[in-house]
Amino acid sequence: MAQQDRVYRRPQTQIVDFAFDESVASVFSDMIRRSIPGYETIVPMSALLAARHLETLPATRHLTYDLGCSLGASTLALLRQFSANTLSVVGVDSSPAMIERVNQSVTDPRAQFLCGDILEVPLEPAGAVILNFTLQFIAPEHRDTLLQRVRHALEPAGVLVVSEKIIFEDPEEQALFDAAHLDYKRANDYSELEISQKRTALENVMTLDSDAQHRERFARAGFGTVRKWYQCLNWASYLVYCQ
Ligand code: GEK
Repeated sequence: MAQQDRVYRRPQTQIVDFAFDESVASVFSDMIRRSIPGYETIVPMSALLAARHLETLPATRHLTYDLGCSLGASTLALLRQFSANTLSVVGVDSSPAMIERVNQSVTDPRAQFLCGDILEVPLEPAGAVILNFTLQFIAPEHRDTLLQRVRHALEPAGVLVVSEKIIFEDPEEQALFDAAHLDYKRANDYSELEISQKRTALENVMTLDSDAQHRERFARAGFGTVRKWYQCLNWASYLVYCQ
């Protein structure tokens, strides 16, 4: 069973910016499940959608990237959904602590994990790319470049899955979903102190876009059809096709 997230349980005299270090990596599975409503649906479903799409492509086009793979949840879900040996998945994460752990826990020879910056690692021609909850941690001025790199790497018939926390133009909708998300965290046993300390730590690290901003960026990067296949409160997931 995953170790319980207690990172922000005690009062901290100085709250430093959130980092994906060893203290976070060691409790990450518990932290993300208790923090993102729909995580346990989005990860397996996005892998299922990617797998079904890969099946429509020739076997030579089955390479898939899991960018910002953390402990490999999306990679593992894809390996489960797609049993053929033609699949290869490359997970990339800039956190050495995450990569060390995932390298120890995932033994399927179809998967490999690299420690690196997704803005820089070379991307080979791929049939699918999964960006689950990672774009929000990329500096806003680099997001267009990242999506353009992904679009360039994807085969013309390829697919990108993007899952993100989103913001809303309507203040009432924003307030409703913010309040419900707070309740979700409380219901998952996070205290007011944990919630507020983590919020402060994330302030400079996680910047959110609206649905419209995401769609505009997908279009600027040269993508075609966009289908929002899931939304739970302020968490959404998109299937983004090259054509
Ligand atoms: C999941 N997808 O479980 N290059 C590489 N990795 C990065 C970069 C970067 N520039 N910036 C941040 N990361 C996973 C969850 S977590 C989301 C993804 C969350 C990595 C960072 O180290 C972290 O592991 C991941 O992106 C974001 O479905 O914690 O809310």
